[in-house]
Amino acid sequence: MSKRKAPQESLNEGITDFLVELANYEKNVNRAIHKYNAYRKAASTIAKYPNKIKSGEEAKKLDGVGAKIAEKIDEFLQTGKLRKLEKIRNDDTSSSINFLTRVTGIGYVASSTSLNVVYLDIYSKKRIIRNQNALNDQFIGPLREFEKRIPRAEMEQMETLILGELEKIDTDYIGTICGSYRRGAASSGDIDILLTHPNYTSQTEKQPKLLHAVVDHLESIGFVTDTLSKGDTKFMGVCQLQQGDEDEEEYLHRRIDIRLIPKDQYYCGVLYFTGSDIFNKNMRTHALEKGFTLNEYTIRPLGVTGVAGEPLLVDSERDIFEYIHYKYREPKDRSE
Ligand code: DCP
Ligand code: MG
Ligand code: MN
Repeated sequence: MSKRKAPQESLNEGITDFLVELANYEKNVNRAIHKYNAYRKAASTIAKYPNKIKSGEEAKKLDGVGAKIAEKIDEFLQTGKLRKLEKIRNDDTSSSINFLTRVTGIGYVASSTSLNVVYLDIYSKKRIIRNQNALNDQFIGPLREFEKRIPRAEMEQMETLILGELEKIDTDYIGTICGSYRRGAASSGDIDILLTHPNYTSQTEKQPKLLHAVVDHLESIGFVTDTLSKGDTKFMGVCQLQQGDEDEEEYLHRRIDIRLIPKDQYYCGVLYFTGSDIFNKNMRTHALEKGFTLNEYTIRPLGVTGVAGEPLLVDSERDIFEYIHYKYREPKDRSE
C-alpha cells in the first residue's frame, strides 16, 4: 500500500474496501465472476469519485452502482458495517477458501492424498457443506506450511533431484528452476519449474504427455504428493523431500509449479519466470521504447502502426537482451 494516497482515493475508502472484499468473496468462494466484476467496477468508479459519498442515492448516480450496491452503501454509512460481510467473515468455509486462495493462488483444492485434506471442490457447494466439519485446523494446518519460506539449501536439493529425474525420463528434456531461486535468493516462496523438449514447439501439436510423464514420475518416487491443478501445459501441486534418516526432521510440504513451454518460446518464458516482476516490467518498458513487444511467450517487433510482427527467433536469454539493446544482466542482478 502506498502511503502517499491521493486524497480522493481515501475519501470513500470504507466503501471501496468492503466492495473489494465482496468482490473477492464472489470470485473465490462462489466463482461468480459477473458479481465479482460488478463489485470491482463499482469500487473503481467510487474510488475516482471526488466527493465523500453521503448516501446510496448519491452513489447510484455513478456508473456501475446499482440499487443493490446502493442499499449496501446505505447500510454501511448508517451502521459502519455490513451484515453480509460479517456473516462471510464468520463463515468457516469462506474464510478457509479465502485462505486457500491466498496460499495456493487458486480457489480450490481438487484432490489430495498425503495432506489428509478432504476432497474440496468449490464448484459444487453441496460438497463443501457436507464437508464443513473437515474445514478445521486439520485442514488448514498443513496448508500453513506453504507460508513458510524454503531455505536455499533445500531448493538446491530439490533442483538436483528434479533435474536428475528428468534426465532419467528422457535425456532431451530441458528444465530450469526459475523464480527467486534463480535470482540467487536466500529463500524462496515456491518452486517454479520451466520445462521444454525439442520435439515440442509452437508449430507442433500440444503435447500434454511431456508434462504428465514428468508429473507422474515425480509422483511415483513420492516427491510430488498432491495435485492442485493439472492441465496440458501447467501443473500446480505440492511436493516434499524425503527425510534422510529417522533422526532427521521431516521436510515440509512445498508448493511446486511446473510449466511445459514450446522450445521456441522457452527463453522468453525463462526470462519472465525468473523475474523479478519489477525487472520484467522495466525490461518490457525498455523493449517498447526500442519498438518491440515482449511477453512471457515471445518478442515481436512493432510496426509503425503499432501492430506486432512475427515472433523473433530466440535461442537464449541473451538473444532477447540483444534484440532490444539492453545490457545483459545475470539473474542475480535482476531485482529491478
Ligand atoms: N511474475 C511476474 N509478474 C507477476 C507474477 C510473477 O513477472 N505478477 C514472474 C516474476 C517472478 C516469477 O514470475 O519472479 C515467479 O513468480 P513467484 O510469485 O513465484 O515469485 P518469485 O519466485 O520471484 O518469489 P517467491 O520466492 O516468493 O516465490
Ligand atoms: Mg517463486
Ligand atoms: Mn510460483
